[in-house]
This record gives sequence, structure tokens and C-alpha cells, in this order.
Amino acid sequence: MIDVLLGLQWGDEGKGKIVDVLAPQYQVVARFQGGPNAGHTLEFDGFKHVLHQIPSGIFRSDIQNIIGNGVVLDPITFKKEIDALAKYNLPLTKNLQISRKASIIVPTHRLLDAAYEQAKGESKIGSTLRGIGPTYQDKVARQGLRVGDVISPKFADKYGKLVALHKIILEQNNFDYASVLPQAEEEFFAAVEFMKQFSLTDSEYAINDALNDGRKILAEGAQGSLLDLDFGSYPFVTSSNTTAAGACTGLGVAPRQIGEVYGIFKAYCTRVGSGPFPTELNDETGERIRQEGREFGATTGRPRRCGWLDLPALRYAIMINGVTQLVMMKVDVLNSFDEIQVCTHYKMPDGTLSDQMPYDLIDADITPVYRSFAGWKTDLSAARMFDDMPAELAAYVSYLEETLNLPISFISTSPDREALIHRQ
Ligand code: 2SA
Ligand code: MG
Repeated sequence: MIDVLLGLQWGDEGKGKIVDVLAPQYQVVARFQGGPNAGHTLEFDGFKHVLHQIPSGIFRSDIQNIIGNGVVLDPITFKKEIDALAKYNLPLTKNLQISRKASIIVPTHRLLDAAYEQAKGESKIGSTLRGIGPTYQDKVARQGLRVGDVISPKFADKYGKLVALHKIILEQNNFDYASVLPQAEEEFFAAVEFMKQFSLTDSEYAINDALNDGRKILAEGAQGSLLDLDFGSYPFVTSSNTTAAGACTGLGVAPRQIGEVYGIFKAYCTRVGSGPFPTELNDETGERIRQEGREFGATTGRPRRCGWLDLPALRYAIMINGVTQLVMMKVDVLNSFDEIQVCTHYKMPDGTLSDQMPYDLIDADITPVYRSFAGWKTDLSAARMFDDMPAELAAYVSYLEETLNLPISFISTSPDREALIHRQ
């Protein structure tokens, strides 16, 4: 079976840490969508490391890591990530393979991302500007470059044709590319050469062979379910399917092979970029969560918007993904709070209560309805088992398990690998 681990909110739930913790149970860890927009932070032995495109199993040297076909890969970022891993002495060329069917982000994709955002003005998405949208656009338009193309003698020619198209769009948008493109292209071609020392494979075979041999695979999601292209708050979404179904198309596995689906969520919500956020706190409490939780983008450094846990949104994400186990992150961020709020329903303009996601969160004009819980006001760093939890936290956790009708398997109490409360 292949297990899937993904975020149930707007990203930054702490997926990297949990992949790293669960990794010893798996022989393969694979990324299935997204690209360098992701920032997966891992902390262990006093090190803090942020991964963008490389799967979070990379620090365990007996795990095969796969960048799947659903990913959009930027060779320049890839080279930087590999260089940054050099100090850990990991067998990288042996432990990492890249699907030949993964899409390539070229320098003009990044420029197009900036040009489109600029053209949108006030209604911009708040993209990370890593070229994600334009690269998926070219994939869908059947004109993109794929990793397997780099070894073809026709690569330069294909690249030239694609970039010629991009230049027309950039010129239409009066976007100055001439001053930056030559240097970026030099870096790009050097990074493409560098990439060739890694195994560029038809990774769907590697994955299905592993499944047939009884090896365990973990599919590592990026961003979050509420940023899913189909089910997120469109158009304020990313350009891939971040939900469990994305693991099938992004790796080449059949739906019946999916086993556990781990849904990761924070004890509160954050969102980076634009778009609706019903429980957002534009006040001191929001600022306090941001500071305590160090809520700044792991890729762009942008301050993340903060707010209370949103149960209608969480239930929706659980439904779309078929979540089988929950993992709650960053509860320690609320350690000093007297009171913790949870949105249980949305109040509609006609006064009725709903626990469903409206078609358009902005137009629906909903007001969150909260239930309040007493804070635990306790340092949780020594807690390791459910029985170690202070009574107030235990009450909060049982409420969530009951209302969401799922077990919470782990509760994370600090960024470190070791800091986890286990169910039993
Ligand atoms: P994009 O770059 O075109 O995919 O952006 C589209 C929307 O998706 C959001 N998005 C993210 N949200 C949370 N975390 C992400 N990764 C980084 C992190 C982000 C960062 O881990 O902190 O450093 O700023 C991520 N990637 C994309 C994005 O904000 C847009 O709303
Ligand atoms: Mg992140």
C-alpha cells in the first residue's frame, strides 16, 4: 500500500516534520505535486533545514526518495538544494531519483508568474513567484518541457521554441526580461547539466515495483487541501491537485493502492498569499499567534495571516481526502493562551448555521460561529503520551476527535523530531 500525508489547511501545517518522523516505517518517500513553492522545514540534532522540491525522507539514508511526474521542477533551485545538503554527507545520487515525466520550470516561467501577478494588480493571488502556475499551464497546453527532454539532442531547440512563446507574452505585458534573462539562462543550463548525474527514471515503474515487492511508500503532499486547484478557494489556489487523488496522477499509482491518509493540521489556521480566510484575526491575538508560532513563509519569508481553527473547512478537507488519521501540530504555540476558540459553523446572511463550505467564501458573506475552550497554560515539552496531557488540552483533543469522527494519532509540541505526544 501507499500511504499519503498531506496538509488539511492552507499549507505550512508541519508536514515536513511528520514525514521525517514517520519515514523509518517506509522504504520510499515521494513528492507528487507542486515544486519550489513548497517549504518543508525539518529540525533535528540542533539543525534546521528547509526543503523545497526534495522529499523529506532525504535525511534517512536507507530511504529512496522520488520526485514524481506530477511535480514541476526548477533545476536552478534543485542544484541549490543539493548544494545545501552537502554538509550532511548523504548518498544523494543513490537515494534520489527524478521522474522523466516531471515538468521543468524554465527562467521565463518565473518571469511570467511575476508578469501575470503584476497585471492582476489588486486581485493578485499572492503567488510565491516560483513559476508554478505558468509551468503547469504549459503542461496542460501540451507544450511544456519535461525532465526526460534534457538528455535529448533536441532539448535546446525545444527550449528555444517555448521561450520564444513566453517572450511574446512578456512583451505584450511590457515586462522587461532582457536585463535578467541572459544570466538566468546561463544558470539554468548549468543546473540542467548538474541534474544529469541523478537517476532520471520512469518513476511510475519504480513505485509500482516497490509496491509489488511489499515495500512501503509514503506520498508527501505539498501546500494544503484548501489550496487545491479544484477544491480550494479558487482562484486563490495553487495550480496542482494537493489532495489525495493527486498522489495517483502525480506518481502513477491506482486508487485502490492508497492505504492510510494522514491529514496534518495546526491547532489554529494560517494562510500566506491572498484569498478568503473566514477565521482570520486581524488583531493582537493574530499577531501573538504569528510571533509565538514563527509564522513566516519558509520559502519567501512573508508573514503568514493567522486565525482560529476552522472546523467546517477542516471537515471539508477530511472528506475530499478520505483522511484516516489526524495529526495536530503546533499546540505549544497556544500554551500561554487563557482561552482558545474554534469555529464550529458558519452563520449565513439569512441567520441559518451551516457546516459546509460555500461555493465562494467571499460572496457568501458568512460569519464564523465560535466555541471557546479553556487554555491549558502548561509547558508541554515533556509530554509524550496522551495521559501526560493537561486536562484542558485533553478536553480540547477529545472534542476534536468526536466532532471530526477521526482519531488524532500524534500531537506535536515543538519543531524538534522528538517533541510528539503519541496516542498510545
Ligand atoms: P503559487 O506559488 O503560484 O503556487 O501560489 C499560489 C497560492 O498558493 C500559496 N502557496 C503556499 N501557501 C503556503 N505555503 C507555501 N509554501 C511556502 C511556505 C510559502 C512561502 O512553506 O511557507 O514561503 O511564502 C505555499 N506555496 C504556495 C501561495 O501563497 C498562493 O496563495
Ligand atoms: Mg511550508
